[in-house]
Amino acid sequence: MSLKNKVLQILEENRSSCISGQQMAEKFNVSRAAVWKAIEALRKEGYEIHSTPNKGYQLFASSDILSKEAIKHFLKKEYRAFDVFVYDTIDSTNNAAKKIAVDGAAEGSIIIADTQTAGRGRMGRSFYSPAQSGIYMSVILRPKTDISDTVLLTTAAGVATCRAIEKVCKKSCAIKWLNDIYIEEKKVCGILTEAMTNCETGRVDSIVVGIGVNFKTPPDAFPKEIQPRAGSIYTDEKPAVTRSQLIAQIINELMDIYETFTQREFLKEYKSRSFVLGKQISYFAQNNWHEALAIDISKDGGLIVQDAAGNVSTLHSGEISLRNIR
Ligand code: BTX
Repeated sequence: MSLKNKVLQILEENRSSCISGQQMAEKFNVSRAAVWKAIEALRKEGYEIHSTPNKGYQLFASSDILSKEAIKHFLKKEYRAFDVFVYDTIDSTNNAAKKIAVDGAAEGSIIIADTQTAGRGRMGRSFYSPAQSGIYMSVILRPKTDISDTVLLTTAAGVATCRAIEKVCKKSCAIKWLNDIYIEEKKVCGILTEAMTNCETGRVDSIVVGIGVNFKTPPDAFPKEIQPRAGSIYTDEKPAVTRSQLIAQIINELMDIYETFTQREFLKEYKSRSFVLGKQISYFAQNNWHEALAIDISKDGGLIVQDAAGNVSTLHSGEISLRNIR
């Protein structure tokens, strides 16, 4: 690891206190001048580092530049060995994750970008991904289960992201089937899960779970057409935490659920967070919108609905809408 990254790591680990140049020089066995050069290089990259005479250096609490060091600091010990790749700009973190997954990237590899130029949603839609205000991340998983179980991973990622937002940001969230997270009737997060199958064996080789979160995007910064529905975790107030903290917590929660996801324990929580159950919904199928009552979540994450004639069916993919939320 370069000296600059070592300095960044120690500053991240000690955000609440000052670290002297002397301490860092001794720890890394370099001169104080070399430490100072590393601090200056970090400042040039945009890190806000405060220096206090006779005390040392400290990262400003509000300094929110995405870095591998910051993210790893907040990962649970058992997940710290994961490969974390952080980019300033990328077309889509899911595209990049799929490429490295095909080349053999290990389970738990994570791609994160500050901005996406072609962020993807479901069914060919796009996901607006402006710089310095959102979280765009993709995690590679290699579950040894049937393809039918892997569908559950979108559901698991929804629960994991809600838990993380609540723990780190102290905001309560709800889920709109299948994969959208809402805070106060605004969509703050979307999840796109993609599977890569091995053509020879027909089995799932890897799954990419892509998660996009509007962290502090101002309401009027969203494109006009999505302004009525899109929102951020932080709109009026300054975030008390960094994006790196939330990213790490999402990974912690996702990997915790993943260990036993086929036991479906998390589905209870998914149901309790769902704001569509018990409501009249419309869903799109066979080129038409249909009306039905959302009655339950099936054991594979499908939405069980009942039409006016009493017919019950299960939706496994596609789009639903409530009267005001589509
Ligand atoms: P989705 O198809 O359910 O959501 C996309 C739809 O949501 C758009 O058609 C638009 O109406 C609206 N929308 C677009 N951008 C935003 C936004 N920033 N906030 C709220 N609403 C929006 C959901 O698809 C899945 C999105 C996954 C995004 C992640 S980001 C990391 C990873 N990489 C990648 O390319 N995609 C995933």
